Amino acid sequence: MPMPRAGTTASLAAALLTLLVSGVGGTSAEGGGSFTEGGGTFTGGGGEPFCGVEPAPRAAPSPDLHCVELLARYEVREASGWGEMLPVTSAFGLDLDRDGMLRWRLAVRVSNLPSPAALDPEARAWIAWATGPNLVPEIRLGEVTSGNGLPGAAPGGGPGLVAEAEMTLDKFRVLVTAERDPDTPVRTGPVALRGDSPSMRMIPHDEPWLFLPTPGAADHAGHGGQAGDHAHDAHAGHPEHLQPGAAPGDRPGATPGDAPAPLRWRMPPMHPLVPMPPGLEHLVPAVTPWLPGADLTEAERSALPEARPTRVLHLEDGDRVDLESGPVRRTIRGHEHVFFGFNGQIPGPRLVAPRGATIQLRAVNGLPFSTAIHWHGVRLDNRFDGVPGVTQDPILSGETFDYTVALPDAGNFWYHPHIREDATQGLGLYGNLQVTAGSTTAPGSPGDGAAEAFWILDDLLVHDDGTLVPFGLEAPTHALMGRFGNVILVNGEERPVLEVDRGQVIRFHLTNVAAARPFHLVFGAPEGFGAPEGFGAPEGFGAPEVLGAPEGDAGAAPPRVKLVAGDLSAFETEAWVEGVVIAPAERYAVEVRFDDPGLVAVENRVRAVDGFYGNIFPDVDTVAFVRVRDTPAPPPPPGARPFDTLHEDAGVRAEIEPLRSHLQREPDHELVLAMEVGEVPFPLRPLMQMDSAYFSPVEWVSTMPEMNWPLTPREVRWILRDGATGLENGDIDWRFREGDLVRLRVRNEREVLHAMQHPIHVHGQRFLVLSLNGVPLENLAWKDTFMLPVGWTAELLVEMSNPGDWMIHCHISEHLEAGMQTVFRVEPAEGTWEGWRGFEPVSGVAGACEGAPGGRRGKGGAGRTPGVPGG
Ligand SMILES: [Cu+2]
Repeated sequence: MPMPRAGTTASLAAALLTLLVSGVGGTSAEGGGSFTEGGGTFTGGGGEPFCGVEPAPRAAPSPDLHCVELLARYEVREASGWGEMLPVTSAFGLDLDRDGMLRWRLAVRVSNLPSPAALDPEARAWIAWATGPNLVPEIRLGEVTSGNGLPGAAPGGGPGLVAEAEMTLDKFRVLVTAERDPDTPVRTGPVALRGDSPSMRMIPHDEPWLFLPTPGAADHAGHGGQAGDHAHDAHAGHPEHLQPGAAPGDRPGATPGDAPAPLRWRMPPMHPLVPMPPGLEHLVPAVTPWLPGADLTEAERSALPEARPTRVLHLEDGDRVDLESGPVRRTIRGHEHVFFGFNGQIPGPRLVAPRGATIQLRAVNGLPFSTAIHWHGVRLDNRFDGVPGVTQDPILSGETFDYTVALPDAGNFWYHPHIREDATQGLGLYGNLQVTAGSTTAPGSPGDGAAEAFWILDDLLVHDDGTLVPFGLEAPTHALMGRFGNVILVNGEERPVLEVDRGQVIRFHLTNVAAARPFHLVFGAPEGFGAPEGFGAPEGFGAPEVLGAPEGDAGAAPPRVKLVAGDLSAFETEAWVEGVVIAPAERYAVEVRFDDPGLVAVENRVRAVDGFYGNIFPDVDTVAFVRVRDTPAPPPPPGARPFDTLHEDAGVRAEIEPLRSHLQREPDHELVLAMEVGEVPFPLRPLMQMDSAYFSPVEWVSTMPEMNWPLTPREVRWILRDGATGLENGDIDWRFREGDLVRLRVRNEREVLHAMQHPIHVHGQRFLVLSLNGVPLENLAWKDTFMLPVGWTAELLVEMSNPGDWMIHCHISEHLEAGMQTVFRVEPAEGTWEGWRGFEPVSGVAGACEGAPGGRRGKGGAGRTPGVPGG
């Protein structure tokens, strides 16, 4: 059934009851159908309308989340209208202000308005406003005028009158008033039309309890229970399946007396500013808690090597190195953990090689379970893409695999295991692969006279006592939103301090390896460092102590930040940016010049949703510091590009510009991002139903871990759906030929039980994001990963340049494990692709992992991989 439009067509109470009673459909089962219409453009007031249009244009964002229905007062009851919300776009896709608020272009279209004298004899103009829920602040959108004059509508009776402006408000009202002074900067006249933003529909979680009987114990049957009760024997068929807490090797010196207590589930820390609805505290995931080394004695643990910082390995064509993954010790917040490292390092070694080189990388598996290494973003030979079940067998514990990695593109790439990323990548298995080129704007290049900093962003989920929240053994926890951590790490460290000289330009090569968290990095808080007064959550929430800035430094003025390059190329033009939006698996290169001595805080500034009270609030975490010394940096070398000018990359522009014409034609395929929720313990479903009245475009912060963490891929299935055939995930059968330019429309379905943003990654190829929500993007770079907010639509152009069987998937680790993946085939320019062991991309195999709704990795039983946590 369709999602009720709470707040627009029903009173809040009625909507609430509807939501509670009706079981709003988590599944939009209609799979097939056609999608026609080429590249509609919805550029605000000047473009086509998409609100109040049936059927809604498929290139436009979800009307339910982007349309404000305007209701008329009695005296002007013939009038009607819409506020149309189009996100302002940027080089990152969405555009945020410095505080992480999304910028909207709000267009107000009104029909059948009489003369403003209908409300006030002296009024001369209709003025449109956006204002907060309490009528502050007040943003003048402009005079509502039309080309064919007041009163009336456009020819044909369609929406005729338009006022529009950019704005940033989390929740807002749209008002149209009759004003005596057409230029009035403040609203004084009577209101003729009014409407509320979709975000105003959020229903506080404490309200439904007024309507519900006390939940009975029967509701908990079959799921709850105490941790440790989940004696799953599903992995019995996998002889080397990791036992909880197992570590490699035998256990010399262990005696029965010093065996640690078994792991038990405990609820992860709540966000300190968001209360928990009652009735959720007893829920635990229906999988076994697992942490590496949890059953080791002190002596065994101390025998593990301590994690070392990253080393740089300079490689030339034909060079060969070993990359050995294995357990290491790692201390965070005074608490020692067992993590994993490559060659004992976290992050793993930074591999540096020139473009055009081919390097040999021997993966040595020193882990107690299987692995494989994926070279993210590299357009390499398909056989070495590192996807078990698609391009290779998993590398068993103690075994090796030789990767031949050819490097056709400059860039800052990264490598990670492609098995149970939630746990393996989440515990330290990641590293950068820097491919340099002559061009100083290329993504992997150091730039003119700039010093380089490689920052790998991650987050870690820890309990209040500093211990790690365990992972699920058989399957991931946190399958709803993905595992958001509460400790932010840069290169595995909490709040590192980078020392620079005054006037120094630093080129930051940023990589986001977090399982789920998108960052919005801002260099230098305008107020100085630290969280400003009244601004957001206590830092590092859940931490035993609040960590502040290093002492003895004054705050420096915020530096300017220049966006240079994306995943696989420079941008057509460099751009000044207020912050860097970087989703999981994305990379960006930015240059920052530190002119002012002192301390610069690098903060993650985002908006958080408080589901309990239905609010949106700012959330700030300090990620790192840059200490600017009062010693001048050496001048840039002669001939270096000046920092103050924005460089245009003629080569990139020449390559990309002709490809924009693909917006004029029909999409070749449509990919719908969706999800389904199976049986979940009470009261998760009614809570999700309430939340489904509104979804924020991006969940930047986990504010409801109590709903997220108990869910596994057994209860939640994330979906890639072929819009034309309705086939889902592994059943999608897309075949292309080398050289094809495939226009792919991606729609992030709003009409599901819990929608959220997805960072979509295409293996082995590169693509452009031509437009978002029907608005062409002006400044492009080649990408391998991009994030699509809720209810948005993107038009991609994927260049099929590399034959083989390649995955396309969501890079939220838990969504990938919950099914959100498929494999497409690119035939070589001549002949046919043989495939790995005759692998066929079509798969009917679902539930390869004992009841998990989403099967994994193609067909033929190669789906699950033995020996993994979850294998
Ligand atoms: Cu996802």
